[in-house]
Amino acid sequence: MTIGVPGFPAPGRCLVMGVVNVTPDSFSDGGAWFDADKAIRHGHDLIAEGADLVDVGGESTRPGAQRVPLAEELRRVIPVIEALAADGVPVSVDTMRAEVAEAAVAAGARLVNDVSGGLADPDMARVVAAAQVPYVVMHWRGHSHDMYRRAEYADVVAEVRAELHQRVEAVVAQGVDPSMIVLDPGLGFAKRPHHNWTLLAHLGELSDELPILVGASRKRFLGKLLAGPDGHPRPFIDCDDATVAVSALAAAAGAWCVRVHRVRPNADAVRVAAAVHAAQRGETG
Ligand code: PMM
Repeated sequence: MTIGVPGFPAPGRCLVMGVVNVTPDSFSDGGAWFDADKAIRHGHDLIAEGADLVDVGGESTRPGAQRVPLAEELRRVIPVIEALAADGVPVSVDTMRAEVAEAAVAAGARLVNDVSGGLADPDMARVVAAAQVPYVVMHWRGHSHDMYRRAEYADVVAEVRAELHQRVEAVVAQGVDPSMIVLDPGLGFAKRPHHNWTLLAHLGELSDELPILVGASRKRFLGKLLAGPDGHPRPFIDCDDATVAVSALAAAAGAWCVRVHRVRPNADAVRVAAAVHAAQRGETG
C-alpha cells in the first residue's frame, strides 16, 4: 500500500518526480538546463510527459562535488521555481539550505527535498515546519566531497532505517508535522553499489508508516551493473532503461514517488506496477 502525502494527488500509483538540475556540473544531465529559460521549458516538458511534480535544484551532489555559494544557488533556482509555480506546475526544491528552502516556498515550491535530511543546515527543520510543506528527509552521512569514506555498514538496512528515524525524531522535535515527512534511502550517497541493491531489496522495511521516495535515476551503481566486457561502467546517459526497471520495482514495493530524469518511460513503469497491484487485489482495469 502506498502512503499519501498532504497536498499531492493520490492517483493509486507511485508518483513521478521529474528532475530539473539548474547546474553546470550534475553528473546526470551535465548542464543541459543551466540556463533559466531552458530549465523552465524542461520543467513544462516533464509535466507534459507525465511528471506529477518537478524537482528544481541548483547544487550538484555528484560524488566529489564542492559546495555552491548561497547567492549562486538562489540565483539559479528561484526564477525557475517562480515561473513554473506561476504556471501551475507542482514544484519541489532540492536544497540543503534553509534560506533557499524558505525563498523557494515563497516563490511557490510545494515540497522541500533535502538530501541531508536536515543535517547540513540546523535551521532547515524550523523553516520547513513554518512553511507547512511536505519534507523529504534523505539518508545522508556528509557532503559529497568525501562521502565514500563514510560508506561503511555492518547492516545497511538496519543502519539506514535507524539513522533516518533519528532524523525524523530530530525534525519533529523542531516542529515538523510527522504527516508531512517522506523518507528516502539516499541511493548513491555514502553507499557502495551493493548497499544500494540491498536497500532496494528491503525498501518496505525502511518505515512502517512514512512514505518513501526513491532516487536511482542514472546513478553510478546502475552504470556499474551494466558494465561492458571491458569492465568500464556504462555511461549514465545509457542507464535510463535500468532506471525504468528500478522504478517498476520500487513502485511494486510501495514507494510513494520515484525521482527521475526521463519521465515518460518511468511514468509508464509505475502505471504497469499499479495495474499489477490492482489485479492482485482482484480489481479489473
Ligand atoms: N539524488 C540526487 C539529487 N537529489 N534527492 C532525493 N530525494 N533523492 C535522491 O536520491 C537524490 C536527490 C542526485 O542525482 P542528480 O544529480 O542526478 O539529480
